[in-house]
Formats: sequence, C-alpha cells, structure tokens
Amino acid sequence: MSKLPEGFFIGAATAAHQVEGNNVHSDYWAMEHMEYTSFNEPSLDAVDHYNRYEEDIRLMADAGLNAYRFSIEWARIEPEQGRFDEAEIEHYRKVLTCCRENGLEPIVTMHHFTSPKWLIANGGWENEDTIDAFAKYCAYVVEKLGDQLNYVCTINEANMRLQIAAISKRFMKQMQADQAKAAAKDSKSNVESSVQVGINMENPMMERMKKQAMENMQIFGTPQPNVFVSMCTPEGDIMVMRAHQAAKAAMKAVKPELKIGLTLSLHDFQVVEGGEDAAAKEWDDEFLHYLPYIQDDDFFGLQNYTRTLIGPDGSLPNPEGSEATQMGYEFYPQALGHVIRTVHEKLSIPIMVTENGVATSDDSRRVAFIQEALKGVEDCIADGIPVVGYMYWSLLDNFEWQKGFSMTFGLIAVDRSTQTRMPKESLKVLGGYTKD
Ligand code: GCO
Repeated sequence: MSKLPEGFFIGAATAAHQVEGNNVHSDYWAMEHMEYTSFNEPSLDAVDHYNRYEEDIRLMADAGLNAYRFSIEWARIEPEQGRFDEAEIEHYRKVLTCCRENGLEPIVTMHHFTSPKWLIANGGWENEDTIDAFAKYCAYVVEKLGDQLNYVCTINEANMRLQIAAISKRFMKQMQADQAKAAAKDSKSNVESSVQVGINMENPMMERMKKQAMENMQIFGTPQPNVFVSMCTPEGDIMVMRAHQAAKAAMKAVKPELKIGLTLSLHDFQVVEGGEDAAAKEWDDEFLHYLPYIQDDDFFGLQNYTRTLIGPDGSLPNPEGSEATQMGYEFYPQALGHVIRTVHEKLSIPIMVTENGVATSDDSRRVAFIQEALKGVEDCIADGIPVVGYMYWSLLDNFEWQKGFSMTFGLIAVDRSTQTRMPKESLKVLGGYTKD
C-alpha cells in the first residue's frame, strides 16, 4: 500500500536530444558527427519520440503514471539566433495537449544539456550574452505555450559544469602523472632511439585531442567550445545560475503563477574515516554555494542515482563486492532518501525528484531500485519533508550521450530497427503507486 499523498506526481523523465531524434541544429548533433568525435555513436533517429510521443504518453497513462518530465529543445525553437520556428512550437503544443488529454501533468525542462549550435559559436556558456538569449527563448516559449504549462525546470543539472571541471582536473593530473612516469621510464630505455628509424612515440590521446581541437575550430570557431557539459570557469559556474534567475523572471513576467525551479545532480556523500573535510568541500561545490540563487524558487529539482564514499583524498571506489549498474555506479537506491533529507536541512521549498533511476539489463533490479527509492521518499514525507513528485529516469531506453545507446535506464525498451516499444514490468510497478 503506497503511503504517498493525494496529488503526488509519479512520472517518468526524458530529454529531447536523447529520445526525439534528428536534433540537427544542436551543438551535440555537430559533435556527434565530427571525425574525431568523443561519442560512441550519433543519436540519429534516437528512439523517434518526436513522432511517437502519443504512443509513449499513452503507455505512461495506461500504466497509471500522472506526470511526464520532458524537455523543449531550444535548437528546434530557435535554430538561428532571432529566428523562432512556429512549427516547432506547434509540435510541443501537441505534446503538451496529449499529456493533458491522458491525465499527465507536464513538467517541462527548458534546457537539458543541448544548445543551439549558434549559441556555442558565440561563446556558449562562458559568454554573458547567453543569459539574455536564454531568457528571451524561455519567455517566447511561455508566451506561446504558457496556457499549457504549470511546472518548468529552467536548466537541467545546472551544477554539471563544475562537476565536469573537477573530473577534468583530476583526469589531467592523472594523465600528467602517467606521462611523467612514462618519460622517466623512457629516459632509461629511450624507446625512440632503440630502433634505427625515426619514430615518434606521440601520446595517442594527446594527438587525438589536438585533432579534435582543430575540428572544433572549423565547426564552432574555437578549439574549446563552451558547450553546457564541459568544464567551466568559476564565473561560468555562476553564470548558469544568473541565466536561471533571468529566465525565471522573464517567464514569471508572462505567467506569474508558473511554478519554476532548476535541477541539480546530487550525490549521497558518505564519509569514510578522515573524509569529513573532503565531503564538506564536495557538498559545497555540488549544492550549498548555489543556495542564494535557488532558495526563492517555487520548487527544487533533485536528481540522484547513487552514493559516493568520501575519504581524506576525495571519492573512493565502490565498496568491494558491491553491485554495480551499467554506468559503473554502485546500486544504492537508499541514496535518494538520504539526499532529500540533507537538501531539506538547508532548503525549505518543495522538492521534486526530477531524476532517479538505474541502468540495468535486469528489470527485476529496476523494480527493486524503484521500490527502495520510493520507500525513502515515503519516509521523508512521513517526517514532514515536502516532496511533491518522483520522475523516474528514464521513460525509454535512450541515447546516453557519449555512451550512445548502450545504457538501458528505461521503463520501456525499444527495438531501434523498428522503433517498437516493449514496456517492462517496472513501468507497471511504478504506475501502481498512483493506484494503491
Ligand atoms: C544526467 C542527465 C540525463 C542522463 C541520466 C543518466 O543527469 O546526466 O539529466 O540526461 O541521461 O542522468 O545518466
């Protein structure tokens, strides 16, 4: 018997680029088609959600879901700067109408990692002009579709840029250490002169990065395009928050009653002996330093997938023998309840779980994950924490960015050769929470 309150949103989440297909005016589409791409494969038709959204929405409604989180694609709405495509507005109006006709509350994300290519060519997420461009796009959408909208997430995982910067720093440090070690070793054996021919033992990865930079120059006019999911400067990190605030103000000016928030990717940091300071630093970077920009929002979009053990030198590997997901995370659905509680210590506004899920080929593990995660949500609500919804990531097995279609998060499998949908038991289980 579900202990979730009346009116609690039980839904699934997607992102335009990951499910719709043929997002041809976006930065990601360009990057996927580079000769020296970092993507395992291009998104192409994805899972054709652009044309099959009615079927997908009906599958959610039939299972009992009462909400659907999806993103409106800026690169479709404004394919060139200042040119807004009314036909694409009409497409998303049909999606919104279909949600309502099927009893699903649309939870709309205005930016989910992908940007129009022109924005990145103009300096992207390190150029102050992006703040105004994003606010204008959001205001335009609400002017046209506001009558269908109640909940809007401005930016998905607005803290991802800082997380990428931290990972990139760690990676470069590791690569330099490895190179120093290799150079030291080579200086003894001196590989390059151990054969009677001029050979160049270049570091293949560095070679590839050089070629990628040259391609970026051709495509974006810069060797290092400031796409959203890339390392940021401290100013760029806060610029995303300012873009959120500008977009919120612009949308409220059109529809004051709109409920607006943003989403953050949060980890359940668990301290191992001596990791207290490292965990405090990670939590400040990931969440606390954004509080001034979000504490007056209408809700907070919380996204969590696992826990992270933190020792004195930062994150630690998954515990020995623990179950791992396809993404390499520890299978740990209890993290969600922990993170909700930690967030609520500092943020009193309503919390919507806008992403929580598991990449696995064994749907019985997805069922167990959902049940454990939602038990944590029920316990938080029982303790008076205002959680208003749970959006499982993801509705469909889809394009997991640079990993391509290899990760299966979905409540619905898709045979991409025919785009046939195959609902899994987990979809029924999730829908059951609105029926109990
Ligand atoms: C993210 C994005 C989603 C991912 C999902 C699984 O959080 O990275 O919002 O687009 O696909 O989280 O990794």
